[in-house]
Amino acid sequence: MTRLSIEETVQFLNNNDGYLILTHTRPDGDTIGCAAALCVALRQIGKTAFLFPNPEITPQYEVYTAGLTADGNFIADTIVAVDTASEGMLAKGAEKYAKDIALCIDHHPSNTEYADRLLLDASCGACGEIIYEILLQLSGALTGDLAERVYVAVSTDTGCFSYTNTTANSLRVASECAKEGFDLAAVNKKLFRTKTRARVAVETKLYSSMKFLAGGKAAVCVLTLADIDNAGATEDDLENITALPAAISGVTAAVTLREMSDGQGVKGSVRSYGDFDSNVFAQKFGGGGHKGAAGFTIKSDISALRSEIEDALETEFRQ
Ligand SMILES: [Mn+2]
Repeated sequence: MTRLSIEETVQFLNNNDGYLILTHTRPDGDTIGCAAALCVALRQIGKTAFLFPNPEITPQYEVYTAGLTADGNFIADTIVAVDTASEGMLAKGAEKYAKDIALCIDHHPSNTEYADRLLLDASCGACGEIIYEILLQLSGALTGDLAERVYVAVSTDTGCFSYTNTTANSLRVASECAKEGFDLAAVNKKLFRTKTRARVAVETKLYSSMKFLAGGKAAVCVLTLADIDNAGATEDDLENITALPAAISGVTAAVTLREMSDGQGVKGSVRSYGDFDSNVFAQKFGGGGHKGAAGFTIKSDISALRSEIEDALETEFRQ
């Protein structure tokens, strides 16, 4: 494994051809935006480049890969992975390329160095910030279609510039992209100000199940299988839903219980701020995680578990 600088990466991309670009499983805006932008830029300089067809891509991102995905007949000479920390994170079906990845471009500090060459900058909130520098050197300037894809990468991975990974550089790259004349308002509306009706239905269920404890410092919510089915919600519709109770003013610890399908028990997600340690709390129920976010899975009746959790939270805040 060789570490590359941005300049060395650009040189490598100029010197090779026949690119297949891999994304990660459960693809987000960062991996798709980076892969698609790199693919378009390589084509602009006369290279053959395709994206691996990630089977889990969601409709909101499909527009960015249209006309770029490889069919079964494409034989790659140079395989590149973007925003993918380990072999195990590769898109479903891309595992077969794991040993042949010539270059990985990433921002995860946990990158396992699985590729022959690695360009890693863990100071970047989004991999899109690294891709931006590469494209500038590769193409000289960013066209609107490149800028839009880089903007999608950076804005989604930083939670529309609100997560703690957002830096001055994230904002600078987004600002440079926004100068290139894509429809910024339309992209922001689509990515950050639009919900499916199923999502709204399931949020309604979540909020109506909510109970505040410890004088409003804690909240517990439940989602049953019936709630999820009746809302017609898919996994996409449920994404990050556990962040909602913890976003309520005054709440410093929130637990969301979700009934899983047959025999898989109940999944608990703990989110907290300040002194409350989600990891310690989750460990009481056989799980774990980080101080601000942790989880557990228990084979238990959801309403019995709910009272247990409520008691545990009240006890925690009484101490
Ligand atoms: Mn990322």
